[in-house]
Amino acid sequence: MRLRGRPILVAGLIAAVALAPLALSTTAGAATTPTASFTKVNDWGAGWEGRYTITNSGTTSITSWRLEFDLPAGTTVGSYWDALLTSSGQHHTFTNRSWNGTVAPGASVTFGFVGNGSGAPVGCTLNGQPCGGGTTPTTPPPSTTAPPTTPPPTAGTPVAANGQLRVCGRQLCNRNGKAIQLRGMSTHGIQWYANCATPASLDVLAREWNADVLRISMYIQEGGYETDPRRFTDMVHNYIELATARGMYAIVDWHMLSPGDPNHNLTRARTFFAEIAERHKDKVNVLYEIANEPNGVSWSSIKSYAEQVIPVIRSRDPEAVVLVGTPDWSSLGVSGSGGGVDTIAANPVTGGNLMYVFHFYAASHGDLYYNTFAQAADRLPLFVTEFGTQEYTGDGPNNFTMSQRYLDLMASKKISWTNWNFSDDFRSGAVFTTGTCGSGQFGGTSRLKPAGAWIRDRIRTPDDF
Ligand code: IDC
Repeated sequence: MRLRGRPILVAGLIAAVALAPLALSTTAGAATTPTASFTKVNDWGAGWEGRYTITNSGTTSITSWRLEFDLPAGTTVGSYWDALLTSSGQHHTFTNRSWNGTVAPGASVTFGFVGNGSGAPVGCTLNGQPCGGGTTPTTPPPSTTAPPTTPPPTAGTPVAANGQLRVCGRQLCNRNGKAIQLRGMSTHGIQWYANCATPASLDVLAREWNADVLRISMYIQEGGYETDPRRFTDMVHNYIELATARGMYAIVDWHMLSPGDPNHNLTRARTFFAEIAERHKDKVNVLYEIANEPNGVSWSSIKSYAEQVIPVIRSRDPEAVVLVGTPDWSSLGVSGSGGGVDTIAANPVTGGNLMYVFHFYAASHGDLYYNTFAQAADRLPLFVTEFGTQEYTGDGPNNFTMSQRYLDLMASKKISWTNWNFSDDFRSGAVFTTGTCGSGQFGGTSRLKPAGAWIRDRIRTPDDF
């Protein structure tokens, strides 16, 4: 037996025998072992999106799989989906999720991941055998990988149509100075729901929902950025690339909530935005949302924070539109005493080319909010980066009547918006039913909650670009 004397592989072989007895009883017959092929489906220079397709060409189902490879030094794995990952240095081991371990004869499963760097996988094995079906692990050179199959943004995409945005007067304008409205979705917290924002789900968001914009919600607390700045910064880099490849705008959301004073994490915010702006300064589709929902803090403190973060961005990406959170959970001060529209208008953030953020939840926020918002729209440039059709908890019953009033107002004033949230969280405000993200099936309407079906219909309507 050619593997004798290599205990680790023998152990793997024993495991694989249990998983795929037929395949391994005919080891020499490559055609009957499961095989795996790799494709770079997208490549943006600094990184790429890779996909493995595992095909069972045998006559017996396999019930689990384990795919291993090495990446050259300097290339790392970022986000991944439809598989579990353990890594040891440059060696990566992907195993099936609970729902895609079984592969019937003739069937295939896929999983994907983002690579940071220019290297490609080498030394691929599947259940301990060469991925290509031979008996000796092979090392395919990168040049054997298939060319990207994800088409680059075409003339039809929102970014191709509009290019670099800027604030003109109180409006968001495209490269030709035309006032436009962007409509799209916010992710849920990427520390929890990375599996809901994948290439497959973003394909659906961009091409089926016709979304113009993706808000990338990176929490700071609650297991977010604070716990692992490197990891979360890389995740955001990846999401920006995924949005860019699909021709969508990307809002980078510094999703601070508690403590409510953004100055608490001023240093971290400057570090984060410096790297994001440096990396993506040549893109035209990135907007920077520097403080999700300040609360318990005055407008002057928020303004001071903004004026210390914005230069970090502008010194690298001078044209970028910046979105500034407003007092009392970005309610323009309605929900507390941090200062309202008068206060902001009297003492605006220095620098220009920025918009003020308003959030609402239609089942909780009635006429007082609506009227404040409507009046503010005639005084300040506004962007609604978060709203729900339900209560402010992101849960509870929907109020679609009130939601439609807000949407009509935003349409008439060309106020851009992203809805909360593109996940399968159990709450009513998550667009997908629980378990959707794990299934990897995002298309159509069968897996949408009522709020999801409602907002999809309203994102899909034609843009007026
Ligand atoms: C909620 C999420 C919920 C999560 C909670 C934690 O829906 O799953 O446990 O955050 O912070 C906001 C916030 C946004 C909230 C959302 C709904 O920006 O983070 O999400 N909301 O409560 N402001 C008003 C409502």
